[in-house]
Amino acid sequence: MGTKILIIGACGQIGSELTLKLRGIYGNDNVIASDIREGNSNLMESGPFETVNAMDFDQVSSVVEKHQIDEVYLMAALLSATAEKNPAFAWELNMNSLFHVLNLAKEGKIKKIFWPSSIAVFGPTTPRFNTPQYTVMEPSTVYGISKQAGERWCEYYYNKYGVDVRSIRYPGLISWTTPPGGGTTDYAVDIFYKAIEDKHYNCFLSEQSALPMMYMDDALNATVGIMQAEKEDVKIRSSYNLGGISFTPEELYAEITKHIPDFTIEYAPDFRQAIADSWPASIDDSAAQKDWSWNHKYDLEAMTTVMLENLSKVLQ
Ligand code: AKB
Repeated sequence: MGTKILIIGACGQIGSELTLKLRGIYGNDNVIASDIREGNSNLMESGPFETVNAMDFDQVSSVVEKHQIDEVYLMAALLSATAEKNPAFAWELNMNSLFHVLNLAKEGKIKKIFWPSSIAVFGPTTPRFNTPQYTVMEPSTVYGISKQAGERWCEYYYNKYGVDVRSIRYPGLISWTTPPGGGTTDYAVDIFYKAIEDKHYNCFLSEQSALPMMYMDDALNATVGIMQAEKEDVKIRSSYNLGGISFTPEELYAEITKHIPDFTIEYAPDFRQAIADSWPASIDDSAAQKDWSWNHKYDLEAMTTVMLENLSKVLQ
C-alpha cells in the first residue's frame, strides 16, 4: 500500500507545491492534501483532499485515522507580518497545531512528522552573518517566538517520547505557482509580479536589507531530503539551519533589470523593516550538509531567470 501522507496546510505557498512533489514520489492516492480552504485546481484534481482546521484536535485525529496516515507534514502557520497583527491567534494556530500532531505521534498514531521552523527563531542579538546552528536566539516577533518554542517542544518529544519529528529553518522562499501570504520575505516574490505587470515596484524593505532566501525547488528537495534520511542521520531534533542565497532588495532589483531594463524601484520601508533587521543576513547550514547531504542548487541568477520565465507565461 505504501507510505500514507497527510499534508496539513496544503493550499499555502509551500504546501501546494510540496503536495504535488510528494504525489509524484509516493503516488497520488497516498498523499492526502488538507486545509481549511480549497486550493488550486492542480492540487484539488490530482488526489484526495480533506477540509481540516489544524487547531481542532478531533478533526486532525479523525483524518489521520480515516486514511491510516504514517507521516504528517504540518505546513499550516501564520507568518511573521500577519502574526504581528494578531499575536494571540498566531500563537494559538502555530502552537496548538504542533501539539496535536506531536501528541498523535506520541500515541503511536503517526510514525513521522515534518514541521517547518524558520530563520525567525533568531533575533537582534544573534550574529547576523553566517549565523551558526547553535547560537544566541532571542526572537523579537510573535512568529519567531512560536517557532523557537516549537523547536524546543519537537526536541522534547523526541528525547522524552521517541517521536520522530524532523525540522528545518526555512529562509524566505521564492516561487511562482502560489503566492506567499503574510511574511517579511514576501517582497522577493512580489517584486517579480510587479516587474512583469507594472515595470515598477514599491519595496517595503530598504535597499540594503540582506536576508537569506531560497528558490522553492531547493526548499522542496531539502524537505523531502530530511524526511527520507535515515533516522540516525537526523542528529538535530530541534531544527536544522538551511542556507541558500543571500541578497538585498537592491541586488535582486539589479538582477531583474538584466532581463527587464526599464524596470524601476522605490523603497518605502514599513513595519516589516524592523522584523527584517532582527533576522540573519546569511546562514551557516554545514550541519545539514554533513548530516543528510543537503546542498542548494539555485543561485540568484538561476532563480531570477526561472522566476521571470515562468511568471511571464502565467501572467500573459
Ligand atoms: C516570513 O517572512 O515570515 C517567512 C519566514 C522567513 O519564515 N517567509
